[in-house]
Amino acid sequence: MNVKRYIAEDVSGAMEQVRAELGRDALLLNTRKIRRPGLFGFLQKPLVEVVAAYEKTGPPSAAPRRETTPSADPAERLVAVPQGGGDQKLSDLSNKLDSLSLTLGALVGRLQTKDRIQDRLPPEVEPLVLALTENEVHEEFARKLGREVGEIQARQEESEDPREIMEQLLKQYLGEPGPIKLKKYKRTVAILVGPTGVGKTTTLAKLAAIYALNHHARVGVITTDTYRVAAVEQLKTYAEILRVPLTVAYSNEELTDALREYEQCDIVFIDTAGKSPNDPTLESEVLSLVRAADADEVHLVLSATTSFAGCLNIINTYSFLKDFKLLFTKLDETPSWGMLLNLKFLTERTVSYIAAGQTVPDDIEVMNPGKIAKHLLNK
Ligand SMILES: Nc1nc2c(ncn2[C@@H]2O[C@H](COP(=O)(O)OP(=O)(O)OP(=O)(O)O)[C@@H](O)[C@H]2O)c(=O)[nH]1
Ligand SMILES: [Mg+2]
Repeated sequence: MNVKRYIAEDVSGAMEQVRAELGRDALLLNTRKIRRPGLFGFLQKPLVEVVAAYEKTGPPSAAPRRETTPSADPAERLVAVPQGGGDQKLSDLSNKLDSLSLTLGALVGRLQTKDRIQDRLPPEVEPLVLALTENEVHEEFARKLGREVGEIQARQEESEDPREIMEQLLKQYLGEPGPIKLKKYKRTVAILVGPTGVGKTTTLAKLAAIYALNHHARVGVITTDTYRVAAVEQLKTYAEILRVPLTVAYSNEELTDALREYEQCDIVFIDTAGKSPNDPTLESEVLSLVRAADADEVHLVLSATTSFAGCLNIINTYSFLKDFKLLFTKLDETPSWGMLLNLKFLTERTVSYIAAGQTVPDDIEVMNPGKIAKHLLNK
């Protein structure tokens, strides 16, 4: 058997291609939505990719064309398997074909990337661009960076190492980090917001520990996450270990009272309940919290394990806030840090910290553009 990929505007378009080329006996292995090409392709309606398998009796174009009956429901075809064989065998075969199609897809994708890159880029820049795309930097963005490296080289009398130039460019695109800055004569209030389970509370404990232990600041902690008993307990434990005061605020009034109590602190951290970006109450609740807190710093916490499109959606959802920084967690759970650069480039939001592990307080650091640039160029 062989496998072939078809890409179309929608499932029925892809199905028509499959039927026309492979006939009705083709076995459909997989269907998924894929992003359109182009730097902003993800903002448009996605394309549909269908992977089909066919008997290897000749090239696909030689496969017998059959008369097509009025179009069958594509969904039915997606689950259809040939009759008559043992279920286990079919499932084994399907699994094998699935993994084969994935491998082929990845290989074809890589070759296509290489082809396109070879069209335009100096040969010594190619591997750098490939490394970026392998680290999930958006392909078009990576090529743009490659072209910029080429242009810089062309302007130089004595050509610098392209890797050095690329590193510098990446650092520029990542921008300056935005860690919390303590105000000189006034208390600073920092609030952490974001989706559920991304690591807000853990990150808050890490930051509270760093400011209390390393900066010797007077730290206060307030949590407004009163939805779960466990959430309060979690923060209580950290506060006790760090010996910093903790207040649980059940309303905006209580939050204002608690902030008054912490007037003498150098910094107050406010933890919030996780909110799905689809929650209709998100905007009003977060806005009123941020206002009641009169926050100096709002950090939108994002997990690096969330998809690029997912993160972009979350960032857009929070655009009702005038100003916020991005704080990435769980970078230890993904080898590809390209998403961070993509999001920085597209949203132009400052990145404050990155967290890569569960240990309080060690697994967090101020976003370090040089380190990330190096990471992005490593295959
Ligand atoms: N691997 C890894 N895990 C992390 C990191 N940060 C937090 N976690 C883990 O993620 C899980 C959720 O962390 P929390 O701090 O409770 O997340 P949260 O955003 O406060 O969750 P909610 O309050 O329920 O919205 C815990 O198991 C943390 O230990 C990180 O950088 N890397
Ligand atoms: Mg929490």
